[in-house]
Amino acid sequence: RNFFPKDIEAKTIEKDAALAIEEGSSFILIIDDDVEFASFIKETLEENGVQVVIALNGKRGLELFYTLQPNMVIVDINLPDMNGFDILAQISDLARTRYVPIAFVSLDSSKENQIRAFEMGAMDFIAKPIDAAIFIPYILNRLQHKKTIWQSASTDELTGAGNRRQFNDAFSQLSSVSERTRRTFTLVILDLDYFKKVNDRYGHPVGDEVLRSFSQLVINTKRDTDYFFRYGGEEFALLLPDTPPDRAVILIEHIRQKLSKIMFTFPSFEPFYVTFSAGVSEFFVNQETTLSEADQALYQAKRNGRNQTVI
Ligand code: GH3
Ligand code: MG
Ligand code: MG
Ligand code: MG
Repeated sequence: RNFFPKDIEAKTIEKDAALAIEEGSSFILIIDDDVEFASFIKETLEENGVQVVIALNGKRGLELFYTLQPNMVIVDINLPDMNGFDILAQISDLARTRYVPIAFVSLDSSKENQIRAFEMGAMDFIAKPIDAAIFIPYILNRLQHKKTIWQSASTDELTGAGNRRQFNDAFSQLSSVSERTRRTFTLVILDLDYFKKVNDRYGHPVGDEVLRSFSQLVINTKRDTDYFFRYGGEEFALLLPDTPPDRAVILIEHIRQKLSKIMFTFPSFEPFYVTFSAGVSEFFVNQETTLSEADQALYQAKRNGRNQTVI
């Protein structure tokens, strides 16, 4: 029954895993031992620009759910090693916090199965055989909905940067990919210098405007594949995939140079300039270590007199 060659499956998954972390790309995880069904869905959806990763048993499905963080999950009820309800029980909490829709598919669309699926947190129940003409717009609709909700829940309102929640999410995703593929990435924490004084001298609305301008500057300077977040009040973070620390420093110094040329002018105040300090750490061991190293480096940059970067 299980005739999908293991190495092909692994290759497909690795390829999709790399693509999945590119910003804006949506992908679906199908947990189904029905190879013909899964392959058909994969082919059909990929023709419509949606990537699909297949897991042929429950254990693999759970593993891929946690490591790849799909945008949607389609689960079959009858799997060789467990059933769809067992999977749902394990993933529904996390799926809910990330707004990941879960759809059940089964040949057995009995009333009991449907009730149980919805009670356990499934969003849809689809009876096999499916009709591709309905299935495609349905999937695209769900993915769009997920994206809209996720964007509003993960964006900082003031600055347009990712918020703390998105930071945590992207950080875990990059970490798990890095652990499996040895792909490197660097974390940078940036903190505006003496920002309290900006507020004290010019008022909170001006402070807000500075936070906005600074964020726009970073967003316009970073690569599209770099992630930028508002980490705290006047503290920001960058996650830079495939970037060693020395390359990260080049980006930061570029930002510093641009910022040094921005003279902030507001009616009835004398013009002023703003600087920031930054701490850099490459991911090696785990998230905690990386974070604390970047924090320590930032602290050192402040102690050294601010307006500088420390690795
Ligand atoms: P340091 O160089 O050591 O970082 O000094 P600092 O004054 O920047 O640091 P501190 O942590 O003492 O103060 C941070 C200030 O940032 C205090 C707080 O009022 C301000 N801040 C935090 N969030 C916001 C915000 O959303 N808007 C405005 N206008 N100010 C904010
Ligand atoms: Mg099955
Ligand atoms: Mg500060
Ligand atoms: Mg601070």
